[in-house]
Amino acid sequence: MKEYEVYSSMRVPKNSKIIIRLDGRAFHKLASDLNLVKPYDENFYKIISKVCLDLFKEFSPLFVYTFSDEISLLLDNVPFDGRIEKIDSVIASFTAGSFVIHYGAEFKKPPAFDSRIIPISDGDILRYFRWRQDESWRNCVNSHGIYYLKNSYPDNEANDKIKGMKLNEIHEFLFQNGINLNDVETYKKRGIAVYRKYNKVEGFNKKENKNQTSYRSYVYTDWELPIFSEDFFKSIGVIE
Ligand SMILES: Nc1nc2c(ncn2[C@@H]2O[C@H](COP(=O)(O)OP(=O)(O)OP(=O)(O)O)[C@@H](O)[C@H]2O)c(=O)[nH]1
Ligand SMILES: [Mg+2]
Repeated sequence: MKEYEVYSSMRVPKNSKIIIRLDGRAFHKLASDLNLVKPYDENFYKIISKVCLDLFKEFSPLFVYTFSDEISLLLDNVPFDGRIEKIDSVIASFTAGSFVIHYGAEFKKPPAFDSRIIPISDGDILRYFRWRQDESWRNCVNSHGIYYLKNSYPDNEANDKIKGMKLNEIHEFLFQNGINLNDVETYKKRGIAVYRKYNKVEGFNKKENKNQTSYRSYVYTDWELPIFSEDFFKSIGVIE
């Protein structure tokens, strides 16, 4: 029967870094079931950041990035011998399990995440994360926009209105209504990342009888991300 498992031999290209992107399934519904605060639920973001930390500890990615209900992991050590079915299914179920543990809520339905694998060359890492960070910003503008439109119009009218508006028009509309998105917390605009940071440790090497500098790493959750740039990824050792 083994020959029927026709997808089990699919593997990611050898020696390629990969990005795994997870996305919450029907989290629009989950958000309403759990009464998540609109437009941004601080507790939900805390939970997702803990999920990112669990993923970091389990799969040792170089970088994890999240906003809304999506998480991207950049991996150079590809697990499970690169087997696509195995990577997608294990990481998606691990993510859902972690989400349930940290949320500790009574869910109406078991939460799930979908998962996709993107082979990526070093030259495209910055481009990928900029793309997702731009999406985080669009999400920030849109979700604030729809929230405030729904205060003034029935839901369907508010939805129609937002569809017809450009990003800068929503920005301007919010500004006219006293909401300056520049003042919104950084993580709502730029997302959250988990990565390794290094502490400089000055010590004394007894054997060689001299002072010595070493570096100790720790896992850091960054709620104050800059706009992604080459310098940023170089400074944290993700690109050379
Ligand atoms: N109220 C609230 N909702 C949130 C928050 N973050 C994410 N969401 C919800 O999560 C949804 C994520 O969007 P999508 O991934 O496009 O939609 P989805 O319903 O998950 O559908 P699929 O991913 O296609 O299964 C948003 O539309 C919101 O409804 C939050 O902080 N507050
Ligand atoms: Mg989703």
